[in-house]
Amino acid sequence: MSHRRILLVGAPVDSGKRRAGCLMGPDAYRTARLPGALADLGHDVHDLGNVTPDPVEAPDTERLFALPETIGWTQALSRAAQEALAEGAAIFLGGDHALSLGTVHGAAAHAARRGRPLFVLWLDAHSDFHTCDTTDSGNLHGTPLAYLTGRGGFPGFPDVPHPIPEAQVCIIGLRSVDGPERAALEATGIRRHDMRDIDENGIVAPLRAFLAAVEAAGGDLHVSLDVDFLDPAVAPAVGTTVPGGATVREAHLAMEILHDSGLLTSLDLVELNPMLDERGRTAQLMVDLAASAFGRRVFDRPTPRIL
Ligand code: 4U7
Ligand code: MN
Ligand code: MN
Ligand code: MN
Repeated sequence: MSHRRILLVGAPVDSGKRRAGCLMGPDAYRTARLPGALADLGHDVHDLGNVTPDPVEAPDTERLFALPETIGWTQALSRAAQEALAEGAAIFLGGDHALSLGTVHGAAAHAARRGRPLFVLWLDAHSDFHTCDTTDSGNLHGTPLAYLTGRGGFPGFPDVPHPIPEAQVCIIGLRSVDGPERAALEATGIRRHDMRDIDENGIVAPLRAFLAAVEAAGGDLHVSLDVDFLDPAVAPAVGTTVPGGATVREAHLAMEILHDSGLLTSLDLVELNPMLDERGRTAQLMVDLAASAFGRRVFDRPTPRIL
């Protein structure tokens, strides 16, 4: 097993939607022993603590929830991601999915500096492809993929000097896409696999095809794992539950294959809302998935602790 230097970055972002609670995510992951689980695999783990948002003087709008705060997080997390990635592999402990506006922005800058293309795997029930103009809910956690691919429509946010080319983005797990997102997505070359596709063909084929493209291009790989990728029966601690999600084994298998590829450079764990959890089971599942992504094998999985 190859041992890596892993930087943990707390991103207690709670500004991406109206229901509060994701700010407790980083401490839930620490309590569920994410640092220990990675260290047990032989990695050199450094917890950098929590990031705080930059103070931002943007106008507060009625339509968009907490716009200035989300812009402040985007600025701060882009810098934090670049600093962490200069040291090793990075895991961002969310926080809601608005945090990816910053983490992937920073990962793209890091990859560009190294002259490598950045690929992004989005594991989510939703496509998160709204702009500030198309979002109906006004919740900015539904926008990061549009921002990061350079769609525009994000006034006040940092410029996107390194937009992720559509062919370098893959979404798996889709089962809730709003009309304007669907219309915009259909005009792109973004790879997308809805749950019907996964039911019929499995998760391995589309994942391996994407990883082959990353490998062929010599790319870096950022994975953004939204709790609602999983079925709410196994991962209840999320505000935006959509029935019919990935199973525990589908999610682990994806992580195991990601590990075996050796391509993973950064990982977001997003949307965990500990207020909605049942005895920490969702936090624990996300920690176990992160461990699989960094080399834990199912055969070696430790006896579960009683929470
Ligand atoms: B998540 C939604 F309308 N599309 O825009 C919206 F269905 O990060 C949900 O994937 C967005 O959890 C979900 O508010 C954002 C809604
Ligand atoms: Mn060290
Ligand atoms: Mn999401
Ligand atoms: Mn989602």
